[in-house]
Amino acid sequence: MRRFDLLRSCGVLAAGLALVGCPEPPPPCATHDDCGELQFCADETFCLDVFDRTYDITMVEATVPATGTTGGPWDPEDSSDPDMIAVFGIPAVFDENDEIVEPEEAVQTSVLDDTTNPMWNEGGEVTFRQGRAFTINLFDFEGDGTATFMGGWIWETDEALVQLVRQLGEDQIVGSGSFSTTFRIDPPR
Ligand SMILES: [Ca+2]
Repeated sequence: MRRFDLLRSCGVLAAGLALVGCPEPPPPCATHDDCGELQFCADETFCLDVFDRTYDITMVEATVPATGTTGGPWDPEDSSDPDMIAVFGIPAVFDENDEIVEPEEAVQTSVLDDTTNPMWNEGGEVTFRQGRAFTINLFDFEGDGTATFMGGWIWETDEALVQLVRQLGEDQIVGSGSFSTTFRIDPPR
């Protein structure tokens, strides 16, 4: 696991420039319960805020039913399994006129053809924001460049996101019906 490196050489700097302010070190902790409700205990060492922080998110794999929603093959044209892509990130926020007030932040995996059990092991960076949701959605990529929604998950509350971050570095599995996906949130770079 990557180590957090927030304290850097501040102590040395402060010794040489005694009047220059040095940021307060984060509060120490042994478990998440030692930290504030919107914080997590990093490396069992110090408390960090969950939000306004960028994480590495890896889509490990997904499992979907053998047949599509109509009971037939996902790809009726050639009776093949779906060509799967995962899209995850922070959904856009709209105002009452359906105008975007906050743009989405989305990352997608590559497309894995003809499989109901794609093992991507790839992902990207997402910045969690207080008051914003996090989603993972699975799509069947079509030959014409469009994609058909298959299923997905949403974490809507700050508390739900705090719980995700508090499982930093562990494989996390979510499922509903015969859909499931495994993903991992790693410490920020
Ligand atoms: Ca296919």
